[in-house]
Amino acid sequence: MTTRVHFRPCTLCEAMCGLRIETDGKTVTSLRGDDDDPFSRGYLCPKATALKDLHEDPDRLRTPMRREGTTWRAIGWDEALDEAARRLHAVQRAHGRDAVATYLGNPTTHNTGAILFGPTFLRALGTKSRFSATSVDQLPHMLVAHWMFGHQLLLPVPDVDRTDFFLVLGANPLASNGSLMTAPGMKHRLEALKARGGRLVVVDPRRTETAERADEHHFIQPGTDALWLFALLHEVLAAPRRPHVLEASLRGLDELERLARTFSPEHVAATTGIGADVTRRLAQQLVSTPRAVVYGRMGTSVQPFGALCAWLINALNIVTGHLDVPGGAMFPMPAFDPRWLPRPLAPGPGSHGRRTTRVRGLPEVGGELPVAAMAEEMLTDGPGRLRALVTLAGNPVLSTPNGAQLDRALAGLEVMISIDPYLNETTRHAHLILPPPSPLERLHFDVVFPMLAVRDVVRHADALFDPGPDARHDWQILLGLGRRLEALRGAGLSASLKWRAMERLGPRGLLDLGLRLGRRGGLSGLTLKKVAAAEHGLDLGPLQPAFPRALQTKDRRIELAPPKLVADVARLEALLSAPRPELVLINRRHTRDNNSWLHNAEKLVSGKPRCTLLMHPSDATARGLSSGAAVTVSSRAGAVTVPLEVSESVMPGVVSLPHGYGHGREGVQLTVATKHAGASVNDVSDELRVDTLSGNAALSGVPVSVTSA
Ligand SMILES: Nc1nc2c(c(=O)[nH]1)N[C@H]1C(S)=C(S)[C@@H](COP(=O)(O)OP(=O)(O)OC[C@H]3O[C@@H](n4cnc5c(=O)[nH]c(N)nc54)[C@H](O)[C@@H]3O)O[C@H]1N2
Ligand SMILES: Nc1nc2c(c(=O)[nH]1)N[C@H]1C(S)=C(S)[C@@H](COP(=O)(O)OP(=O)(O)OC[C@H]3O[C@@H](n4cnc5c(=O)[nH]c(N)nc54)[C@H](O)[C@@H]3O)O[C@H]1N2
Ligand code: SF4
Ligand SMILES: [Mo]
Repeated sequence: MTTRVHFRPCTLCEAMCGLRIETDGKTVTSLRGDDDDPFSRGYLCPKATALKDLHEDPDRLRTPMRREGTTWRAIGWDEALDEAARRLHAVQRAHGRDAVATYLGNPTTHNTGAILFGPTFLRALGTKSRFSATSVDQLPHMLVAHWMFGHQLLLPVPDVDRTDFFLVLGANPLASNGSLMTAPGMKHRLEALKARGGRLVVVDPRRTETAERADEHHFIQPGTDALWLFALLHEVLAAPRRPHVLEASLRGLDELERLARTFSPEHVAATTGIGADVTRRLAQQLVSTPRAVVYGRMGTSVQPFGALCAWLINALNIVTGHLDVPGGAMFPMPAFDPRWLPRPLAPGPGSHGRRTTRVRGLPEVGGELPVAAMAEEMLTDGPGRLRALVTLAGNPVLSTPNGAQLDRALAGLEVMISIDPYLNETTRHAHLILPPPSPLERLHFDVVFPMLAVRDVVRHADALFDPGPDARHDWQILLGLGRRLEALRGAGLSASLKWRAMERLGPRGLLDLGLRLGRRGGLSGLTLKKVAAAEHGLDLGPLQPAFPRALQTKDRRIELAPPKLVADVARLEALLSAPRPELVLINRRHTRDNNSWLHNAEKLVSGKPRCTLLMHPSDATARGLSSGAAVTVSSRAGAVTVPLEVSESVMPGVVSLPHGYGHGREGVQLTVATKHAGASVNDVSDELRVDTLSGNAALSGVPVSVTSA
């Protein structure tokens, strides 16, 4: 056998580190960071080796599976796709198109074919009952971008490599490697920030790995960030401001000023737990540092005021002159930019409240419904009940609030089809599982994350291994289902030609087209061939100011006071007089976890059990609990039992559980993961807690009680 060397971005998280992988025949013999990658420069995290484990995992499904009662039978692709389409069609014919729901999970965004052809499948299925992991994640940021900048994917990214003051709320990039901020090797980037005299300030109810390395860390009572952000704005807007490059493009500054007046640092101090002197000092530093940026992530997204947080973070960056300038919050305009593809391939600019969910009346956002409402839409009788589900790269039983309830709902569906390589907590309910090949058996080109990356780098990699004739890629499964559905509805020859043409075009054709079309406002001069020829990728440089050209609002002005956000401020004010729960639950991530689905790799789960409840010593003493004890964490929604870890890293009144565990459910085929099963935090998180404006799940700050088990 001959050794071959391949270069490709890692597809496991947003950081998209460049990897150097050696293969010998059909095996991976070495996997490390690519030192010549212009973006990640050799960095990789411990998760990357899981790509090899994933590829070799005997539990990974290689052929379609049909469930017959409680047993599974391997079947052929044509049979599986025909049956899946027929069953979905039957439900739609009997109960309407919307009776079939879809749920798209996180790995969809890391899968070139799935992200490019997912929309085509959704259009063919024609259901408005669309759900995804977005509404347990970054939905508020997208909604706010739609309102402020005119497009849900105009997401400002902290220019971490050039900033001198980095204020981080509710994010732990040293464990997560960054989110809505693609910047591989955060450790080195944060060290560089400090080396140039910059400051890192972290605001988080837990002293995280990132907080440990910060110049300052402040605890904040979960869910109160919007109050604190308003207090910062209060200070900033009271001080004389420097003229801002965007001054002429702003609308609503007076309104914002009026709202901020209510929230002085003193006024919010008791509720947030951050002293007025600290707030004042940080506000001044934000104003006086020429290159500064405020950044908020999961902790500010998955809480009852997610949309207000996303808005106020943007507003702070804008009024302090830190938006769309180097070292501030910037807008990547990558070489391949799905936003400017021709419709209907391009994602839309966004929307809100065009309809609401049947049971709870939660708003549609960007064409999707909040997943916190999915189970009740399946369980509540009446016209419009969801009767079938298609999952694509998602594990909502572990990743959405009140997973136990969803578990029950899935068990009662008439039809469930899962496009997924594993028989796991969610897909065990499917009637058919359609497994794509491993990540090393497909081409890769990052479609989503260059829109969030702190540097403009474009890379393309071919598959390392040929998956063989008996494999179907995600995009082939999606097109195969779409074509069959339309045929069942009696679509004619032209439709069938359209599907054939798309199958021929494939991801390569679309990528080449998109590259030729280029970025907003100009042809890039790139082709897929040119990109592929650069084995370490093409470095197109640091971020450039993009406004007002890239602004998508009708009048090319930034909306600083979107009416629905302004109206939501009253709900926030009520928080100031609301009673504080005795104990609230927050979540955490560990460097060796990857949401819910990499625990079947031995290297990632070995060592001390990580699924523990962190609790402050004062709370443990008050309950007579000590480290190692089995404790039961209960909420309105449910309860789990886990070992306790007493730790000063969480603030008093706050406990923390990791997310992504809970593999002990019956019938999953995950040999390693079930030995490290842990408990699912989402059996405790409450589906009724949402940010009512965006519908995003409020996974953080769940009121709980903790008792000895
Ligand atoms: N309580 C709590 N809940 C959370 C979070 C939290 O912090 N706390 N985090 C939330 C966040 S940020 C996210 S993104 C979500 C994630 O939520 P999900 O996307 O629902 O879940 P994942 O754990 O990412 O599961 C991914 C699934 O995709 C499959 N898969 C992997 N690769 C591929 C592929 O290439 N093709 C296909 N077809 N399938 C593939 C895996 O086998 C697995 O079943 O969880 C959210 N839930
Ligand atoms: N190792 C690893 N890396 C990952 C993932 C993974 O599962 N494991 N998942 C990937 C995904 S899909 C995503 S979206 C990203 C997420 O990336 P991050 O957002 O960086 O990750 P989290 O660790 O969820 O950070 C959220 C932080 O918010 C804090 N927090 C909780 N509630 C509040 C609050 O009310 N206010 C404030 N200010 N803080 C609060 C928590 O203590 C936690 O430290 O990570 C990605 N990278
Ligand atoms: S940080 Fe780790 S998981 Fe994320 S892209 Fe880099 S190597 Fe992969
Ligand atoms: Mo996520």
